[in-house]
Amino acid sequence: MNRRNFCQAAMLALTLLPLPAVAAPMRATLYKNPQCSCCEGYAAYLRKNGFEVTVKATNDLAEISRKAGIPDDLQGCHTMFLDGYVVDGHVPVEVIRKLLSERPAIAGITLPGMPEGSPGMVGSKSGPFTIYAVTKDGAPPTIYANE
Ligand SMILES: [Cu+2]
Repeated sequence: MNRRNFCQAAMLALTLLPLPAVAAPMRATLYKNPQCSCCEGYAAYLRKNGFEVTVKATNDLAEISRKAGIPDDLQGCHTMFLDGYVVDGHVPVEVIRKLLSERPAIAGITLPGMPEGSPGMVGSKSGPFTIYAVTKDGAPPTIYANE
C-alpha cells in the first residue's frame, strides 16, 4: 500500500467509525435586554449544564416574548429559543430537560419575573418556582412544573 492509498484507507476508516456516544450540545439562542446581567448569569448556568448558548442583546425583548407566545404578565427577563420551544426567564435546567424529553404540544414554558435564588439570580430560594406552559392559540397558560 503506498502512502496515498494508506491515507485514503485511513480516511475511509474514520468515516465508517460510529458516531461518538456523547450527544451534541443542545444549541440555544437567548435574547436579553442589553443591560441585563442576570441573563448572562443564566446563560453561564446553562453552559455549565452542557448547553451551547448564543446571547443576543435586543431592545425588543417584550415583542420577541409576545410573538413567541408568552403573555405580558408571565414574561421573564430573557427569552430563549431551543429545539422548537421558547423558554422564558430563569427556568431550572431540570425543567428544560423535562420539556425536551416530554415534547408536549405547547409553544414553550416560562418562569415569570426574576425570582430570588433561581438559576443565574442571587439570593436564596424561598419556595418552589411555578413554571407555566404557554401556547400560541390563545389558551390560558397552565402550570407545567413546580420546581
Ligand atoms: Cu434575570
